[in-house]
Amino acid sequence: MGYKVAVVGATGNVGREMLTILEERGFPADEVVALASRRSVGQEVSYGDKTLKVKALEGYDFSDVDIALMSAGGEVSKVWSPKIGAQGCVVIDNSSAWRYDQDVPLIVPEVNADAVTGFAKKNIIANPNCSTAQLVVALKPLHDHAKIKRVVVATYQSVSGAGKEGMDELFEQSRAVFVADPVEKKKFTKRIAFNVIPHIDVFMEDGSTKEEWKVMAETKKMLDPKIKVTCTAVRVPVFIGHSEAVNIEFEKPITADEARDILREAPGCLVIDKHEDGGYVTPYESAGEDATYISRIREDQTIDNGLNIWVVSDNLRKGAALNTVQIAELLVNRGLLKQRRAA
Ligand code: 11C
Repeated sequence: MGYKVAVVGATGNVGREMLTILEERGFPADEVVALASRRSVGQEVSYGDKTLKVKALEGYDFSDVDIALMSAGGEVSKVWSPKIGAQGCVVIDNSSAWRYDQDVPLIVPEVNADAVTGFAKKNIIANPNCSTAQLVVALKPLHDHAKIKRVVVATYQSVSGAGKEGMDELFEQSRAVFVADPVEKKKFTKRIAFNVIPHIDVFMEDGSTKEEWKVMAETKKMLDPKIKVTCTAVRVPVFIGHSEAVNIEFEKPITADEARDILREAPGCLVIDKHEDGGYVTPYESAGEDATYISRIREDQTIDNGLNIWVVSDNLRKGAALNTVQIAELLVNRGLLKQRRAA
């Protein structure tokens, strides 16, 4: 007998992707329910070749649900995750609501799988921000080899990170530019079509944005609190796939060839790094794929023990839905998830 899984926020970009990935990877579910806010009730979503009718989150009885994959935003998660957890169902939450809570593990299975056991206090596990997930997958094997001191990262983040509205805005603005219609802004504060915007999430007191802060705080929580991280997060006119230009300073020497060999063997990583035209990965090619792609691996001659790398991944998959399903698989494979219904 398999598990009963609820996908909460099933009509959003990430919720739909969660359903696709659960089916694609053959997650041992014998029942999957799609939940969302009242206004989405009755909508249909796909789960493999099945169609699920969306039910209301409010009032749903989780007492026989084994696992809830949540992608309904921080405000919904703050209210609902503890209520669902209190009913004995393990919540894996994709929002930022619980990531920085000491009693909630923040997990990327390739990086800190052993920390998952900490979920029992609240029955909540957090999934990181998409730009952090792909970053730590690439950094972890290098950190294990040569100990990272400092990371300087510039992100190039696709509009799907801002949800369907972000994707619609890029499409609509691009169309408007081509037909010489007025370009309207709704989701982003500046025009995104044929432009880049150095602003994701709200501004903090020190002038950073919350997105930049998340990359720093989450990398420290999952990888090593001693690593110094600074980030500039930028929205770019790409539909799917986040890219990152990453400068890394290590304590111990490491050559580009060594880094390439280490990353080739590392879980979740795929090195495409030929020193020729097109010998690297762009976000367009990462869309729909599971890997964290690493290209442009080279030594930084301006510092001791420095490397530059280019990291690209599908933000809706490794950055969100895939990582969430991998956490669910981790719970199953380690026997941490108890089936709640009689066989
Ligand atoms: C973006 N990284 O690209 C954001 C989306 O904290 O889970 C995910 C925000 C989060 O806009």
